[in-house]
Amino acid sequence: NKDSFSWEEYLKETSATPAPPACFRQARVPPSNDFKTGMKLEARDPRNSTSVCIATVMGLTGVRLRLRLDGQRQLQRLLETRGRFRMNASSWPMFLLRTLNGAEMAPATAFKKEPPRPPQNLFRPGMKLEAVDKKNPYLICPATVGEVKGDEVFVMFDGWRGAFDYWCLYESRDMFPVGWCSLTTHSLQAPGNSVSLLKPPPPSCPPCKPSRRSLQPPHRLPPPMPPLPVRKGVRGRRPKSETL
Ligand code: MLZ
Repeated sequence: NKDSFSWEEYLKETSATPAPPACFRQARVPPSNDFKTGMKLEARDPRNSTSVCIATVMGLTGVRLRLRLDGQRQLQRLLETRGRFRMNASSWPMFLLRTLNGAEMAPATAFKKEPPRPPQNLFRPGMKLEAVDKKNPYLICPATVGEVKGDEVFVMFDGWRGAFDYWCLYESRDMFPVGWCSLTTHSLQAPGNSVSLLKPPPPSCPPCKPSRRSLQPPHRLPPPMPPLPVRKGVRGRRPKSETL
């Protein structure tokens, strides 16, 4: 029941506490989103962080943007139709002209300064947060810190049996304090369906420390893959990960 997810009740139900705002590399007061759809800007290609592309703002959600990388697409098509070495610099001015002709440029004031990174990793296992689902980057979902190792944090998505979990640096900009989505009017996905595992432990259980483990399935990382016999023509396949 997507629309009725309430952190307040959920935190009570799971007897969990939110990660304090000081853990996050996020502004305490979220900035305004001054972009508009159709605006052009330069953006790093997330699949190839050394390349910067011309991009178009396709949509706004909270303080996030949905971008289309114009350059990338055009370039790819050119590469496919003309072959790798035919792409020379002389084709760029026309491309730029066409892409940018009549377009509105995002003003410099729309680009906000990044908040400073917290001086150290303050996350602790069991803390709750909101995090970007990297397999579905338009989604922000309730999550729990599963483990902390040096500068890294293991983000576990509540109710999804590990299928979307990942490690990231504590200073990642994809993690937000509880309440961020409601503050920025971004939608927040409700936890997944493995709710039977979200029950608090029975009151009679032995030395009842509050569960550090987010009441999630016991595994934190997918089990290591067994080594595959190397044989010609037969390629080992990983079981498909659970995407629902
Ligand atoms: N496969 C699902 C999305 C699951 C998102 C899980 N986030 C932790 C869907 O397409 O609806």
